[in-house]
Amino acid sequence: MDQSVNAKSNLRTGGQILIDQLVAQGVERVTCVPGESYLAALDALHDSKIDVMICRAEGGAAMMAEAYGKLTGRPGICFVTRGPGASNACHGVHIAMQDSTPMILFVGQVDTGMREREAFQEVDYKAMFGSIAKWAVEIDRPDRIPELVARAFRVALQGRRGPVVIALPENMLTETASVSDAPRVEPAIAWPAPSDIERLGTLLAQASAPIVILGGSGWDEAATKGIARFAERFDLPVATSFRRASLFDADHPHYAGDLGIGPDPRLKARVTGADLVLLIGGRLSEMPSSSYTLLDIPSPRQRLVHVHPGAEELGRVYQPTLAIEASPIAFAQAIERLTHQTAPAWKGAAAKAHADYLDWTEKPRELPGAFQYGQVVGWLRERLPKNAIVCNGAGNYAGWLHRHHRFHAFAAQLAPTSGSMGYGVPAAVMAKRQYPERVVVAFAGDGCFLMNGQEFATAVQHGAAVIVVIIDNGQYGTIRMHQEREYPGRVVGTQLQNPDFALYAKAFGGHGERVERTADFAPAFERALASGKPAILHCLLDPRAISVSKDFGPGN
Ligand SMILES: Cc1ncc(C[n+]2csc(CCOP(=O)(O)OP(=O)(O)O)c2C)c(N)n1
Ligand SMILES: [Mg+2]
Repeated sequence: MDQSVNAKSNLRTGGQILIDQLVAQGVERVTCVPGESYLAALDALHDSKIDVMICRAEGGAAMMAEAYGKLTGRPGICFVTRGPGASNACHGVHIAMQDSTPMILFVGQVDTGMREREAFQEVDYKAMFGSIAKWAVEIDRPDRIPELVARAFRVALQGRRGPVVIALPENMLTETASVSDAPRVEPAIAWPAPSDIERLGTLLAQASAPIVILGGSGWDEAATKGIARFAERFDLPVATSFRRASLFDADHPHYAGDLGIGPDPRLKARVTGADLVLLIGGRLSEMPSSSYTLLDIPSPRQRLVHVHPGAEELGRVYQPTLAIEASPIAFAQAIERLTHQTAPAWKGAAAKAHADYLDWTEKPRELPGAFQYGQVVGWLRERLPKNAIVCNGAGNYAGWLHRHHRFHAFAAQLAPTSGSMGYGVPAAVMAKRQYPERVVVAFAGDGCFLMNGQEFATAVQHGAAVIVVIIDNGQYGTIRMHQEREYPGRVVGTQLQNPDFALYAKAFGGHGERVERTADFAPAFERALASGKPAILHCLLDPRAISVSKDFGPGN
């Protein structure tokens, strides 16, 4: 160890070194559920300016950190304890992986002197997170913290973004070392070569029915605007991928809609009938590809131009005509110089696609029962400010939101492409902490809500006035729907007896209301907003209204 005077004055515990690295990386906020395994790191947070969001379960804490990554583009940071804490946090790490979100999960670990004995709560985190994190590592010496934490930020941010897990042995955090801090990591950005852009220009010139699809991560607002200008210059229709609707303003006359679950058949036909698909940032995985039916594997019939920051994703499933290893941000800048000479062959296609989109999303269908959920989403569509952040987890209730809500602002949609229940509430809590001036609404099913409903307490404790809209149909409706299709009339494992969620909100110190009829929603929403408190609107949906497109009943 360096014995110089300077080095001695720089002597810090592992915990202090670790938190100093986070400060150096610009971390402003972490989420956690405490554990005795990382007390020294917690103690170092005591003296830092980093905001510590204390959560009620590690699943929620990890999802909040993941949402931070989606909102800011920098890794969300979460601290959890060993064994049980780490297993709870898996949920958030998996979301970050499937959503390509930068995130770092710090996990307390047993003393290195006890390793391999299956000591109290001991787990091998490299093995546990091996296939759901982008990288997992254990730091066994405090003097290696700057090196490995800086690398973790790079891994989380470079190429295809994703989650990193770092295990912190307890003794390592209390040992001291003298070591310099690492500088803030600015990720290397993959740029398209000028020849890539030229070739794209040639392919566009040869096309007669092109379509653009936006997805993935690593965007910023400027990049979404750059793509909009590109679409205007070439009169291109632009679709968004599953749960990436906020990458393109729904009001834009070129917006063709989103390729989610049960997309508009006209949009599907646009993709299958296209002769050129320009996929930017996304992977066109199972959900946005309608179970891999839109493009043939391995060789799509359409010419495919795939733009992705991760080289390993190019040609992983679909062999593209042109693979461009580039971040969406760099690509959006590089195509500024691509202009066209003549009117494109597909002139008017974007306007037609947008008209179809408006038609598909405009009018909700009539549902059984007194609560017209579609109309409520339609009302919110007009009422919410354009920069409102709308979150959800998984369940058929999300179908109405995806179909009838319109997203306008960058990162206004926080939703897991992994279809993970329980995401909406923690994501909303983080969003409201980051953007206290924006309206933040979380939608949840009666099943979804109680997967992380405990984080409503976190919202109250941290003054995050989110509005949670619970759509209560008394069942795990999505699974009941599949059950009725595969095993009609044999209902098992899908029925729920629910608490009074309005009372739940009040018990936690929030605002709560029960909404049974459509007309009661708007005033309840206004009161929730005016209360300035975290709020729950407990809405009762007729269980026969099983999905946005159909009811239970004869012929369905
Ligand atoms: C963590 C997790 N567990 C289980 C599932 C499987 N699953 C998907 S949707 C669903 C039911 C959702 O129920 P609810 O939130 O009430 O919404 P609904 O479908 O009734 O609108 C289940 C159990 C999942 N996607 N995620
Ligand atoms: Mg339900």
